[in-house]
Amino acid sequence: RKRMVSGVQPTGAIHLGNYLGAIKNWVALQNSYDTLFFIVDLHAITLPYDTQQLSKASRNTAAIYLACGVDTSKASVFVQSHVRAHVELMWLLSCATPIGWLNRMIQFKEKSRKAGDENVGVALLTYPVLMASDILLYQSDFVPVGEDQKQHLELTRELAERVNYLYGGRKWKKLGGRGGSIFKVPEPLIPPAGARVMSLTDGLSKMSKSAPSDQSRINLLDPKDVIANKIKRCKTDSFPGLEFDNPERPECNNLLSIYQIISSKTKEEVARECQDMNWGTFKNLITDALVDHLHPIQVRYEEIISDPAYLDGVLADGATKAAAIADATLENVYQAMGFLRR
Ligand code: AQP
Repeated sequence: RKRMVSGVQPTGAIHLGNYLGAIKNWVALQNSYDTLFFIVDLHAITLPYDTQQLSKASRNTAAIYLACGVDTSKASVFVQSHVRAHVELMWLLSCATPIGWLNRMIQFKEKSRKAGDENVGVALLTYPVLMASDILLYQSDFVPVGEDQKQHLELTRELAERVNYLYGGRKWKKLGGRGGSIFKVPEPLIPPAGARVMSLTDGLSKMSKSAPSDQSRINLLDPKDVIANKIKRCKTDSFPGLEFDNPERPECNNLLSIYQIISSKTKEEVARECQDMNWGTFKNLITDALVDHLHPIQVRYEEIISDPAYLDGVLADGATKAAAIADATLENVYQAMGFLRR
């Protein structure tokens, strides 16, 4: 089976965007791919964060994966920092990464502008190398990527090719390796259309954990009354009826798309059902659909999070399976790069 890896940062409450854009798709993909899903805690510290919250957030994120339907009989679930090879490979890859490749990253330019010079840590520049290591360690065939991560996957591919060129091939064979490529060059897996969930308060920005206002997102663990309140207060417009794909109505398109995915209807069905609706009627409809969809996830989450021994077991087992693959790749890299091995 082809392999696929992906992860979410434990940087805050997991929201509908993380779910519809990532976790819900993983649940479908785990049936046809060999999958590894991790909680990317090492990435969660690139910007200032709360040390009191990190480990709790990692646990909660793992419990959310499982509550959403990630099945540990099919997928390995683990915490990134539990597999030491991620950081080790990052160093080796960093030594093969031209700094110009990192300077070009749009996310670095955006995030460093927002953070201000004093707060720009080295890791904000170098984290795409950690991301490359997350992917290449597992010889992944595919990585699901949204629009904003395309450039980082391209960097990962270029790095894989560069390391294969510099240290792989015949040169490696002479050193006693198996020759050929060290890393598989991963392909992007483009998520289904409509999977980019926008903010409830601005249909032009994406729903995000780090947006200051909690009103801008639906968190997966929001209770019924909170969901109802957020939908009640979300941004709408004063056009008659409801429609998809009108560039003047980004909020309308976003809410219809969310409703479509969680109700498992086709776009045409939703367009027909909602074309003559007013906002009041639609808001009740989408609130009920969200509450119905999220309720079983929330019940499962409570069961999982209140059984720490079970969760620890899942994460330990996942880390063991992941480390077996990661350590083999790392060993190959050390050998190919000419290190003295014990
Ligand atoms: N609004 C979104 N719509 C669709 N997919 C989304 N994802 C995030 N927001 C949306 C997807 O969720 C996965 C995990 O994201 P991440 O935790 O690695 O960081 P992110 O993409 O930066 O997500 P956030 O929630 O916006 O976090 P902050 O605010 O901390 O930066 C990814 O697959 C992502 O595409």
